[in-house]
Amino acid sequence: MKGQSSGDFSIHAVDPSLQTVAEKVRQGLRLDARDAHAILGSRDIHFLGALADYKKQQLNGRLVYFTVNKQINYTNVCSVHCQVCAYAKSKHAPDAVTMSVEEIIAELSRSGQELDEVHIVGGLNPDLNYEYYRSMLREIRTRFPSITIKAFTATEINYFAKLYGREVRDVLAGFVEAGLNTMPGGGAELLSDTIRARLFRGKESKDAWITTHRIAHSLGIKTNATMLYGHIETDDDIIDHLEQLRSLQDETHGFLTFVPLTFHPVHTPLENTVTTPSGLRKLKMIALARLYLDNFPHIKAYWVMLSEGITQVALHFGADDIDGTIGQERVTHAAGASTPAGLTISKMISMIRDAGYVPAQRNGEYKVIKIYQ
Ligand code: V47
Repeated sequence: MKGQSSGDFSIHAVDPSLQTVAEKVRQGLRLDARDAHAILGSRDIHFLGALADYKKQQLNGRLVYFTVNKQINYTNVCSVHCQVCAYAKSKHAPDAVTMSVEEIIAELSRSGQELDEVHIVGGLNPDLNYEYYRSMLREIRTRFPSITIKAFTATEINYFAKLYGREVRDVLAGFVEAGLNTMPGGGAELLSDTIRARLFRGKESKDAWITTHRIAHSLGIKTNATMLYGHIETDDDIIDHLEQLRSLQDETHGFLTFVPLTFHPVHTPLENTVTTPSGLRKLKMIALARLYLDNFPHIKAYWVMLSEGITQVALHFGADDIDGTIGQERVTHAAGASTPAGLTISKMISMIRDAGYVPAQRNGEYKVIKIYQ
């Protein structure tokens, strides 16, 4: 059940370059780099919103998804020092934290409500062994049998493979056996080796990120993909990033959601050199994602990074998912996010309803748990 779709859209483009894009969207044709430039360069924001909303409703009707989840950041100890990160600590830092498996279970048990999903992501900590991760997954699976375990970015998986001298496939297969369901989309940053060399030295190459997702998909693990924008990237870098994701999705159909992440510079080495993207730029990024990634089922407006207000508007620019209640978000809040650390279920529902859509509570694999008509 997808709610009712709005059919065709009736407004017309003021910007002639968007007219070509609109014709392609109407005919179900694929957009190319030129169309993507037209979208990013356009000021015809109402038309762009209507176009992306039309595409979103073709795919998902009037439903907008959310989940009751918790983010677990099991360690902030990280052996790489990305220029965008305010969360990572060296292992001797006084505020270095690593959670034991018991602490993770206690944190999940404290929720006071049944969780649909746990989202697990952490730093690259050289002192944790493979069994730590496997027992984390096993314990969560045993204690919360129906929860979706969305855990470990491709960056973490690559690091584990190197650290433990195992193949990526082998690391992932061991995790699935212990209870892993899906993987989050983090670590993609910008799929450009030039940008990775400048801002993300020590992280896997763009090809390694892509290959890890290809392997995950071949093992039946559905994954998400992110893109961190608002630092040193150009529009060409953004379009190239989307192109690489679209082409892997053509091959595997293993991606569930694309999540554009807005860079927050506070307390990072880039604090004084970048300007945060404007509200309109954030909306264009959502619209571009919905229109360009025609083979991705879902586009997520991540309220933590967008703010609650922009998230609601993003639902009219192609987004059909707002992530979840989260509990306590740490990565973006270390970098100056002013959004709450988490939201209640009733707040998620009212954000979606207030924007004119139908809230659908989902698990981490998009199985609908409840529709709030
Ligand atoms: O990979 C790090 C980003 C990501 C900053 O898959 C920053 O459903 C902004 O991937 N400002 C982790 N972003 C979070 C992530 C994610 C979030 C929500 C949903 C999903 C999903 C995935 O956060 C990292 C990095 O790209 N990040 N520092 C910062 N200062």
